[in-house]
Amino acid sequence: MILIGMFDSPFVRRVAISMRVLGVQFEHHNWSVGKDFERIRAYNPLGRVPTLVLDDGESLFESSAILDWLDEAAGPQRALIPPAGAPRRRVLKLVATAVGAADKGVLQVYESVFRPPECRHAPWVERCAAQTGAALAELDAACAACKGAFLVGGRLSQADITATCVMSFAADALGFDAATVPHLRDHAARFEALPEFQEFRISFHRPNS
Ligand SMILES: N[C@@H](CCC(=O)N[C@@H](CS)C(=O)NCC(=O)O)C(=O)O
Repeated sequence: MILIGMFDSPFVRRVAISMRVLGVQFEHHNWSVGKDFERIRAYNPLGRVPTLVLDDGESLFESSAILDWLDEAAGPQRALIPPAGAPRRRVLKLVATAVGAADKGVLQVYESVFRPPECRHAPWVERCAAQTGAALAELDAACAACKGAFLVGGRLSQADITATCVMSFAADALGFDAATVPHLRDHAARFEALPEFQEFRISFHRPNS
């Protein structure tokens, strides 16, 4: 199995960490959505990452679809999203909040990476930054409520993995001030210390920094 995409992406990273946690072996192609666009498009018509190429050659893309496949293969006892009921809804809502923050964060990064300076539109970037900030504040409140434990159900779930990846991405790639979300910052720091998270942590160069 081959995971395509760089670990500066919170979407690629949450897939890689989940695969480690679930004990799924994979090769990694450290391809960039910029310079390796055509190579990625050979596996994914959108040219986006993460893309997971299965052993039979089928490729999966969209991180939530990849994670759904991994959970199905792991079975309901080990799945990182609970199979039913209130815990499932809670995990999905926290994951949606974190993924939404990342989506809006990526748009802010692309404004400087893909657009020439004269085409950048500050009100749009400010709107995205406000959306990222509001979503991270919501996650901060959830982390405050769980008081140093896992976010949902007393065990590691996709909510902890995705919230951690997105907190680190926001701090590293956007320069988001983690001190404004201290509960989320501390929650993420606990998980980032684990070997499954450390393995896929890279030092990050922020554009224009
Ligand atoms: N909703 C997608 C988002 C993935 C995403 O935004 N990936 C970025 C890298 S962080 C990408 O492929 N960017 C290139 C592009 O969108 O053209 C997912 O969850 O997989």
